[in-house]
Amino acid sequence: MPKCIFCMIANKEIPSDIVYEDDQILAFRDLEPQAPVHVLIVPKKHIASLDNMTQEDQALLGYLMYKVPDIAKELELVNGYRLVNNCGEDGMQTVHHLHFHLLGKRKMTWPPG
Ligand code: DGP
Repeated sequence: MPKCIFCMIANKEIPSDIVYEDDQILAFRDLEPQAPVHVLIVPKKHIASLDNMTQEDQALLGYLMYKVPDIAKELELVNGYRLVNNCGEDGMQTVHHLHFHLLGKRKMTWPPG
């Protein structure tokens, strides 16, 4: 089975442009940015998607959410930002390691595509 690409990034087996890291989470710039600032925030623990989280992941994901405004502040997203999770096939999830897209420095549109 091929190794998870975001686990490899978290383990520093492949390079990435890291903007924030601690013992539980990692934030790094997306390879295909959809906004002037486009960062992926991931738990270091491998969780395939939101649908695959368990009760024991509650504190970890609560912590990840708690850190979002700090990361946004660090990236100077003073005018706001968008946080996106793509889950499953209809959600167009392509990497099966839970991640949140943090997008900013442009005005977003709605509805999303
Ligand atoms: P999603 O469609 O929500 O599963 O988004 C996956 C995102 O991951 C997509 O915007 C491109 C990004 N991505 C895929 N492979 C890599 C990689 O190796 N490095 C980085 N930095 N981003 C990646």
